[in-house]
Amino acid sequence: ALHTAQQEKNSEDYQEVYNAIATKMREEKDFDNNNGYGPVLVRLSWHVSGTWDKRDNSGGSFGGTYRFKKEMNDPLSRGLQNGFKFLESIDKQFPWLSHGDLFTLGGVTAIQEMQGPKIPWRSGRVDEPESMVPDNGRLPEPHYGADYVRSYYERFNFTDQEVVALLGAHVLGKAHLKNSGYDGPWDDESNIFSNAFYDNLLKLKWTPEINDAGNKQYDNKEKGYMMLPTDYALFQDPKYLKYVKAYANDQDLFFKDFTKVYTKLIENGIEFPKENKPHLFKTLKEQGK
Ligand code: DDH
Repeated sequence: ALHTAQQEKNSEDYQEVYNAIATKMREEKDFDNNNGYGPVLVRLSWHVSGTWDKRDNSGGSFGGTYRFKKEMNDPLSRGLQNGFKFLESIDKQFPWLSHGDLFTLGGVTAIQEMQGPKIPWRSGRVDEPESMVPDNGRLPEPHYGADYVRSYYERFNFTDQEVVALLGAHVLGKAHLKNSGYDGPWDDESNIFSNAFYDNLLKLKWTPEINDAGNKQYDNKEKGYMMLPTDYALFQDPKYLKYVKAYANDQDLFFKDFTKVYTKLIENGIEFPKENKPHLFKTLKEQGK
């Protein structure tokens, strides 16, 4: 059962948490060469959720197990410790909030504050003990093509359309050579949530290059952008390409479909009590703050 202290909370209480995260993002907006914390918070919300396995319902955002070293030190999550550290003061300020709720609400706040869609968010995750930490190796690797991407996302039952919609998040932030062995941003407005990922993938010229870590990435020299092999796969595969085109042409459609699949992602494997209705948050701007 849910922690009683959290059970009594309502939309206003969660809006208060949202506001604390959003305000701190604003105060620390020069982080990572002015990307701010938005991108790393979105990626954190994905990695805490992306450990889920439909076969035994292990992993996922429910237990907040990312807070344990074994999960945090997964080599594929390098750099996300920055997001965790950012959220530590929020955790202290709202001790009644579970870690799974904190990590996912961090992603929702970041997407909305970066001008993305409204994400209906439900509370109800409960901290689980260290014994529930999933093994490393459940997050995707960037080196491969469309077959790998498609079979990877079968673990979540995501369709081709859902996979393409989800990967639009790669407009945000950048790859850091020291974190992942890849280097560069996907766009120059890398702290604004938009459909630019698809537009860039379709319309720019991409050349395979070996980067300073010896990994193959696709570069556009003129703009200084890059694509991971798994990103470029969405352009190479005709079934994926169809959706890349649809989202490049229609940002509203992208926002609508992203919202659905991202919500699925952060709720995978969780059965919320019926009374836990989704909360919809106002941005700081909408509140005149
Ligand atoms: Fe990602 N991602 N991601 N990603 N991701 C990286 C950065 C960011 C893959 C690999 C990488 C999603 C899916 C995939 C974000 C969000 C999402 C980096 C660079 C690599 C590598 C990290 C670094 O060097 O700091 C792969 C592979 C996949 C895949 O599915 C095949 C998804 C689903 C999301 C999401 O949020 C829905 C974001 C945001 C970043 C930028 C982080 C930052 O610090 O900036």
